Amino acid sequence: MRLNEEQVGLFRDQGFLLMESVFDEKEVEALREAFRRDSLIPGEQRIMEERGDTARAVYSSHRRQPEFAALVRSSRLLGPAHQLLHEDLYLYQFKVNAKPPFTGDLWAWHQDYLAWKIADNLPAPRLLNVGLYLDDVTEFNGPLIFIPGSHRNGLVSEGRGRERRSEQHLDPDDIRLSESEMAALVREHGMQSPKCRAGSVVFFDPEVVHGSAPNMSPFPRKLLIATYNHVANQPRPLKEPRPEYLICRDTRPLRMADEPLDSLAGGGAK
Ligand code: HL5
Ligand code: SIN
Ligand code: MN
Repeated sequence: MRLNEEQVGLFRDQGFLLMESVFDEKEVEALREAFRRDSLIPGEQRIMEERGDTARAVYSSHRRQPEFAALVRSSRLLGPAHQLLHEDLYLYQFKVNAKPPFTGDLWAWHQDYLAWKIADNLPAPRLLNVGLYLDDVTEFNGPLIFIPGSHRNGLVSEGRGRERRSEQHLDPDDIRLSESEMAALVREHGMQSPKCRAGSVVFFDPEVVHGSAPNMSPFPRKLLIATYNHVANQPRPLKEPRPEYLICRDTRPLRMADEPLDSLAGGGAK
């Protein structure tokens, strides 16, 4: 899969690019099944919603489920990533933000690179997020919202709030933009929120401002995010590095490989 010049231009300009229906129904169902399996496994990698007995986010599923291990090498993710960022990329982080029906809480307005600069001392924003929607996304189930073009001036501010919403990951709440910062950005750039079928993919810049509202609908909104990093941009933790479920240790460049996602059937890696 290759992006055309217009798509690359749009990504550079907006800081995100939506590609609809990249994965078909059968593939998405296989990924949803892999996530159902993975979200039953207790451990630090699973972050629960404060309300209800549901997962808010699950990290590093690619280490436990063969479908996700295959997915991160897929040419449909890595091909465009090579074009938009660099040929030599490794997987920095893998997560699924589950946003369950009724109880799925908001993700505060933030820029990802600030989190990784603070928590991992990552030298530069030479990363790319690839979001894969595992459910249909509508105005009802808490869609991801972007401030288009907000990546172009780098980090808006560098602070971190005093609260720690989570001991597991760095929740965007801890680095959320202030109301006045957001008001100014939205005045200048507006807001955009892709609505699309499950199986669609959104590429987004580590500095584009984004967030999402709570899910008060009866529909789930699972969003898988694979973050690729340039191999020359490795974190330089000042203290203990964060656990491997958050920050991948294998920094060898990934080679593309296309395995059928819907015939792995949960394989052996449980
Ligand atoms: N939760 C992530 C981490 O690395 C950071 C956030 O959306 C990415 C800001 O702990
Ligand atoms: C979301 O899942 O809506 C937020 C994505 C993120 O910032 O991780
Ligand atoms: Mn984010």
